[in-house]
Amino acid sequence: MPFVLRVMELLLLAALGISLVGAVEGASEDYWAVLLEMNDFPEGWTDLPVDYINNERLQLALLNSGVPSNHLYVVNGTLSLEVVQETVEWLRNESNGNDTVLLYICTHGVWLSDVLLWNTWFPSEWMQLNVSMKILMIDSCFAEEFFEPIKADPAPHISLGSCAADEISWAGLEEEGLPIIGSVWNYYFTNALGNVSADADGNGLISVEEAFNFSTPLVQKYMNETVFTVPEFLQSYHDAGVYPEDHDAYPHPIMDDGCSGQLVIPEFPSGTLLLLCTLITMLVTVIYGKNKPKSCMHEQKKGGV
Ligand SMILES: [Ca+2]
Ligand SMILES: [Ca+2]
Repeated sequence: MPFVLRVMELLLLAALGISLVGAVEGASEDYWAVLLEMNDFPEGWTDLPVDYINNERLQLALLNSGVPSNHLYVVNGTLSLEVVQETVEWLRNESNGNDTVLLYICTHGVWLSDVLLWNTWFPSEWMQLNVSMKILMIDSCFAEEFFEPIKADPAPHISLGSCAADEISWAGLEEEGLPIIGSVWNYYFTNALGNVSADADGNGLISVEEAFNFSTPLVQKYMNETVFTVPEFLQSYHDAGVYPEDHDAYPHPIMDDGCSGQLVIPEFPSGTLLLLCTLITMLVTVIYGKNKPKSCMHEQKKGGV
């Protein structure tokens, strides 16, 4: 192997070594996520047959962000009080003071209030979690209501809701024939996490705040132009006493940003590795570029013989 290439190989190995050390150091600050979605409900409730597409979208976004699959606790099914409390217990057991925890729940708002009795226990349990960052995502009707008490949490946190406390969320069903199946908010938010256009400050990372801000007008545009233009769907809102046409936009996804600066998932992406690889590539290009003319001349000589 030519000496220059050998040097390159050693430099690359050294760089990877540095990156691996960095990764190990970063490993003490882990991400743990619970994803909860309920599609089938008991008699008297409206089913949301979307094949757990909301959990699937968020799970994919988290995996793409580098959250390890064994750090995800996914429940696709009946969200009883016991089931949900068990997942919060799991977060408490798995995480330590340096970690970030995320909990996403997608169900009916009335299920959260009347069956899970959410505000009687969840906010205090959540605020007691001893971690460095807490991300809560409520995807339901009246979503803001379910993190209202957490707004007072002095610990770093971000809570997101698909709509305000007095608003109704929309989840598309296949039989309705509209383009988005499942939660419209989930669709646009999870898409934004992987969309470079959402990177408002252009730093190469899409923060939770940037994804939220990017997705909100898209949710409202879709609702206004695609859902509320169908008379029977608009009527279903009127039947619930809600008149979206009386608002500038509807609904209003809510973010309670209790995190100074921007929150990126994971907070320690492979930026170091990316930077080192870019530097190595540049170095190889420069040195190999200098070496190349000699090589070409040599080849020409040989060819000429
Ligand atoms: Ca950014
Ligand atoms: Ca922030």
